[in-house]
Order: sequence, then C-alpha cells, then structure tokens
Amino acid sequence: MNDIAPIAERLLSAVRNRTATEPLTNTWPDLTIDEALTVQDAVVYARVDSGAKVVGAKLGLTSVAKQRQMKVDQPLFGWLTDDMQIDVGQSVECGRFIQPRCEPEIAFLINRDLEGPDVTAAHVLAATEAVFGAIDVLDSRFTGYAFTFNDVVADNASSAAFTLGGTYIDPKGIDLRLTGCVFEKNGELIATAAGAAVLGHPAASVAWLVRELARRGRGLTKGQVVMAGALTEAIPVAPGDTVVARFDRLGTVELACR
Ligand code: 0L1
Ligand code: MG
Repeated sequence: MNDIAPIAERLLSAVRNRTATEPLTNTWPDLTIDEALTVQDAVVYARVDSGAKVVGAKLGLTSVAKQRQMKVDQPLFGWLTDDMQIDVGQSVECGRFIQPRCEPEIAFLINRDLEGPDVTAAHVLAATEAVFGAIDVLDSRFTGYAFTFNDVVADNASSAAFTLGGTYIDPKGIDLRLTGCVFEKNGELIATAAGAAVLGHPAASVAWLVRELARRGRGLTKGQVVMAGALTEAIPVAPGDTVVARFDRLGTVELACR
C-alpha cells in the first residue's frame, strides 16, 4: 500500500509551481486505481481547504478515439470546483496553468440527487434541469500529457478550468446525439463533431459516472454541473488565442486566452 500524502503533494506542488512533473507511476509503479482515486480526493480536498467549493464533476476519455489512443476501454472522472469556473465573457489567464488545452463539451445541470448502480441515460435526462455548451480547459500536471490511466485519474482528470455557455436548453425536446459542434481556434476550423461522439449519448456518459460513483457509495447532488466529455480533440492554447465552440441549439461558447 502506498502512502497517499506524498503522492498528492507531488501534484499539488506541480500546480503551485506551474511546473510539470513526471508520471506518478514512475515513482510509485504499483499505484492502484483505488489509490489513484484517493489521491484525486486529496487534491480536491486541498482546494476545498483553500476555500473552493465542489460544484460538479467532469468526464474524460469518453470518445472511442481517445480511449484507443490511451489504450483503455473506459472513461474517467474528476471534480470541478467553483474556482475553476470562468464566467461567460471572461477571459482565462494562461499563466495560471502549465500546458493548457481546450475542448468543447456538453454540460448538464442536475436538478435532483442522482445516485445508484442502475442509473441510465433516461434517468439522467429526467433529472436534468438544462443542458448547455461548454469549453473544458485541461492542464495535465504531467510533462507533455504523458501519463498512464491511473496517473491521470489521480490528477483529477487534468481538470483546470471550464466555462459554460449562456444558452440553457431543456434536453427533453432534443436528441443530444445529433447536437452538432463546430470547434474553432483564432477563426480557423479545428474539428466538427456531434454529441454521439461522447459514449454514444452525452447522457449515457453522465449515467456511467453515477454508476461508477455508486460503487464507492457516492452520487451527484442537486445543483451540480456535469461536463459529459469532449466532442473533439483538445487543442493547446496560449495568450492571445480565442477558442469558439458553436453548437446546434446550445449556442456559441467563446473563450479568450490572455
Ligand atoms: O477532460 C478530459 O477529457 C480529460 C481526460 C484526461 C486526459 C487528458 O488530459 O487528455
Ligand atoms: Mg474534457
């Protein structure tokens, strides 16, 4: 069994010093998935100790392409805190991060507690107040985004920042699998995708998260936001860049980097 504190401290120090580190598994090669999740909790609790509040969760590695790239067959999750949120129209300061990347996502606002091992996409949709377009800002604490699955779980799924679009839509009237997205950087087209890129249906992705949390006696709570996973690849950003995610029905989300 590994001692969790020094492992979490390695990640916290990378965040504090804005300096990437080598994968944890180079130093702790037998790091288990349960230990990685405990490290994840420790890095989130450290933010909470500094005054942040957990406001939701995010999923990653939800597309078949990204899973193949990582040689895994399942997604992963992390936690979002209020100090990660960038208000609509605000820019993001890249200097806060080590190697930021952006990707477009569909986010869910959950309107009742949601937990249990049998939760399906239909349950998620029934418990969703609204969906909206979002941009996830990733920042791996590992040099060059080189990590194993357990490393990135411990690193809170590379969570760094996020912004939600201003257009809230009731998901019951639309088929989120067909929700198109055009992703641009500095006016150039980067990628196009539809909601089905996220585990077949973004609500299925949220349902997977709830079932996974249930295995550890946890769940989502009313008012939490869940980012369901990327529709496209993530792109590196630097000061002066602007990324725009244009969604069918969900409006446009824009994030300027300074
Ligand atoms: O949001 C995400 O897709 C994070 C997944 C973790 C892997 C990565 O940092 O690309
Ligand atoms: Mg993401």
